[in-house]
Amino acid sequence: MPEITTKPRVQVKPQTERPKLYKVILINDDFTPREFVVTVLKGEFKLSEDQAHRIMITAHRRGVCVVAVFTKDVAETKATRATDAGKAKGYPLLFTTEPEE
Ligand code: NFA
Repeated sequence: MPEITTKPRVQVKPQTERPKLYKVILINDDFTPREFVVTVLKGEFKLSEDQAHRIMITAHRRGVCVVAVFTKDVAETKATRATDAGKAKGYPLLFTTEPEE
């Protein structure tokens, strides 16, 4: 049988690279009650009471705090859901996302 050799027509990118991660960032505001922020952090990001409280206090004192890192889709979904939880109660609570370096 004759051997047929074909050249690949497209560049195949190795699929071994790790996906870029995105930070979810909690932004401070003057209106959202502290306890509500803690409740949202626990519910959406599966943090303990203690972890959630530390993150809330850090954002309260410094203006912002990184909550956690996820792949782009997960970070954006969680940030939107957490922001919407505040919106549903009439609070200006805001979570944003930002790519990691
Ligand atoms: N600064 C808010 C308050 O004093 C609490 C808060 C913390 C809001 C972190 C948003 C983010 N009630």
